[in-house]
Amino acid sequence: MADLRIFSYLPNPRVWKATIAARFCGVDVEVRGAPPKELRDWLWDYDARPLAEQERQSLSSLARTGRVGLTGVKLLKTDAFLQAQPFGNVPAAFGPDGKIGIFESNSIMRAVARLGEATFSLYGRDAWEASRIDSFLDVSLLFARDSQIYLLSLLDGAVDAAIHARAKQAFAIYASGLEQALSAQRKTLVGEQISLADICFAAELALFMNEQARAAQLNERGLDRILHDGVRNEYPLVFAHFDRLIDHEHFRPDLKPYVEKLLSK
Ligand SMILES: N[C@@H](CCC(=O)N[C@@H](CS)C(=O)NCC(=O)O)C(=O)O
Repeated sequence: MADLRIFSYLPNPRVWKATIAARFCGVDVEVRGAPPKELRDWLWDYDARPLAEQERQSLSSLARTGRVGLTGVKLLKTDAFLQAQPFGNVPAAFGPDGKIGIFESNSIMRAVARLGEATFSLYGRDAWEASRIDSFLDVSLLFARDSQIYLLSLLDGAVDAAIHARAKQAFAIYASGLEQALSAQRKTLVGEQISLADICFAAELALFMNEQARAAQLNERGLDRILHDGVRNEYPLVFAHFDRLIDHEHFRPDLKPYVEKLLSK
């Protein structure tokens, strides 16, 4: 049995925060899921699985209306799922007996780091480093909130100048802070080795690159890509760090093909 099970729509860079961490520290993570459109046909449970039409009908009393991303979609969430996952969101992680639910991708990644601490320390060498890592995770979540609103609006065609401006400002604040934290000599955000701060950053920036696939839609509305062609010159240390990370053996299997595919669009 895996140390931790994650249920999510796939592919999802936020799930990869946990799988990348797991490669560093030898934790066994099981990932279950399917593309977003298929999750309406799944049972949302510790034992998450696709349901046949007949099963779906017999479980229709479990249907709950999605609110974020899967807005308005009827999702079959069991009571046990909602006990473990009170916000009802994915990625949803579970301990081995399914009773303990961990939610929020940064917290799922932290759980992996704690489970594998003896093998590789991803969460800092002491209370100070761990707290500085938390600082980066907190600012990443602030960025992630506006990034999610922007990317979902690009997906459902609802993007407008206000949403775009807010995401643009969120990215500028996030990237400026990271640029300041890195120096030409620094190879990691905190301490001397890769930590959860680096993993979270790489996953969130990779996710934000989905903007690229919607460039035509932005153009139609007279809006620019936030990750425009010159952005690497504005934040050279941030992008050099990103390039280094996605080439790392523990990041590469998840992030490299995903980023390459997005950038080729
Ligand atoms: N900040 C969260 C985001 C989780 C989230 O918003 N998940 C959405 C999909 S993008 C969801 O599960 N929606 C299901 C629903 O609204 O019922 C994380 O990093 O894990």
